[in-house]
This record gives sequence, C-alpha cells and structure tokens, in this order.
Amino acid sequence: MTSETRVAILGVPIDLGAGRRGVDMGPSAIRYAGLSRRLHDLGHHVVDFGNLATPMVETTPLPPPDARLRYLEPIAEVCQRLAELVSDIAAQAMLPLILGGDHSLAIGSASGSARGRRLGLIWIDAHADFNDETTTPSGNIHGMPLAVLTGRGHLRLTGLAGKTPAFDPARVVLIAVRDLDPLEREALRTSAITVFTMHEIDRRGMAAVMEQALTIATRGTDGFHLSFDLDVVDPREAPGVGTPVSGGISAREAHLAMELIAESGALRSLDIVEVNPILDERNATAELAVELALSALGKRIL
Ligand code: EXY
Ligand code: MN
Ligand code: MN
Ligand code: MN
Repeated sequence: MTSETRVAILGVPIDLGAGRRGVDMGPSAIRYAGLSRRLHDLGHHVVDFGNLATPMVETTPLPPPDARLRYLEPIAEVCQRLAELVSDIAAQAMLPLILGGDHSLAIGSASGSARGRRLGLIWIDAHADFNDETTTPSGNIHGMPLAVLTGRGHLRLTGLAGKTPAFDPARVVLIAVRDLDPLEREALRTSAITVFTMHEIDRRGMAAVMEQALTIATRGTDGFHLSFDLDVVDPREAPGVGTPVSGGISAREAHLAMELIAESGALRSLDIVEVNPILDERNATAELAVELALSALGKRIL
C-alpha cells in the first residue's frame, strides 16, 4: 500500500505556447484515461480542481508573423494565476499535479511551487525549452520555460516565483534531451544546468542517470518540482504529442525514472504536458501519461 499523498489535480488547457493546435485537449484526454480514479485506487486522497480558465487561440488576437514571444501577454496572465493557485495548493500540504497543455504552463506551475521554498528542478523532455526571445527560432513560448525558470527571458515571465531565478541552475537537471537549436545549445553549454542527453542514457542507463539527477536536485533543497513532457518518450509509444522527435526513451525507461522519483520521497509538485490527443486515435499517449503519474506517485509492480 502506498503512503497516502493528498493530490491536487489541476488542468491547464493552454496551447498558445505551442506551434500546433490540439494540446489544449490534453487535460480532458488524461482525465478520460482515468487519472483520478486510478490515483484514488492507489490509496491517495485526490481533489480535482478542474481546469484553469485559459484563452482560446480562436478568440485571441493573432501575433505578428515575426513575433519573438508569441502570445506573451495571455500566457503571462495564465502563468500568473497558475503560480498563485499552485502556491496556495502547496501551502495546504497538497501535491499539485498539473495537466497540460503546452509546456509554457510550467513557467507558472514551477514558479508557484518554488514560492517560499528552495526547490530543485527535474526536466524530462526531448527538448531543452531553453530559448529566449533572442535565440528562439519560432517565437513559441513552450520552447522557453526552462530558460525563464533559471532567470533568462522576459520580465513578464521570470518573476513569478517572487525571486529570480525561481530555480538555482546548479539544482536543475535536464534529462533525455535530443533536439536542441544552435543558439540554445550554446546557452545550455555555458549554464550550470546538468544535462543528460539521450547519449548518456544509452551509455549509462536510466537508473544511473536518475540516481545522479536526484542527488543534484535534492542537495540542500526542500525537494524538487518535476516537469515531464510526453514528447520525451519515443513517438512509436507516445505518438500523441505536439512536437514528436524520434529516438526517444522507452515507456519502461520512463516508468523507471518515475519509480525512482517516487522512491526519493522528495517530489513536491509535477507537470505532465504536451499530450495532443488529436494525433493519437487510441488515446494511448494519455493512457501512458496516467500510468507514469501513478509510477511517480508510488505505484509498484510487486
Ligand atoms: N526548440 C524549438 C523552439 O524553441 O521552437 C522547439 C521547442 C519545442 C518545445 C516542446 C515543448 O517541448
Ligand atoms: Mn495566495
Ligand atoms: Mn517541453
Ligand atoms: Mn518537448
């Protein structure tokens, strides 16, 4: 039996940060896959706070084609509200489980979780999300949250934790990255963030990488925030994502990472983002998202 955790589910159906529509349906697809019931069956106390109100692309003024921060104002407004709500949930000794929605939401969720405490950050993603308005090739803000959370980027976004940076880069770990832009790669190389690319995972194995990652994210901290982007899993097992990249981790490697995270006892909040159900007729990606959330919250095989 898993020790009971008070879990607060919150959907953020935003897709303004992405280049492709559809991830706004992620929270519904994940709920449809039975998240709340299966967490409850695991022994947890689960409260579903519903979805944060988010603007629709259809009713939001289109940014100019050369915008370097597309939909900055509506995304900043959503992230401000999200940070406040996540901070309040954490203050009630509940574990925020945020359902995306595109990865720009992590600017709000991780910032809110980091308010008033020192957290590490574990970022599991095919992408580094480490662009800012001077390096982005697309202007899409879902390619920027990790830069924002470590203090680089637009002022409307970097201050949501009440401190800048929200996370000390020396306590931040990026895992399974395999698709970097040239300027983003240079910025990452000169940062204090620890990066385990797919190459390190192939060479050393997920267990060795995760053990080192957990040491980094917990040393001298009050625990860590996990931001998990479903596009980290190989598209053959998780086709329903906004920005698929071949050569990803297996579903089993993803489960092992989540099981080791659960064993650490240091998880304080988590995002599960970029599920795009319109690209996956069997809802298999949302099903996997639920199963991975269960592993992160203590589900054991035996
Ligand atoms: N690096 C590319 C960009 O900044 O536009 C692609 C980013 C994809 C981000 C997805 C959420 O992980
Ligand atoms: Mn408050
Ligand atoms: Mn991402
Ligand atoms: Mn990604």
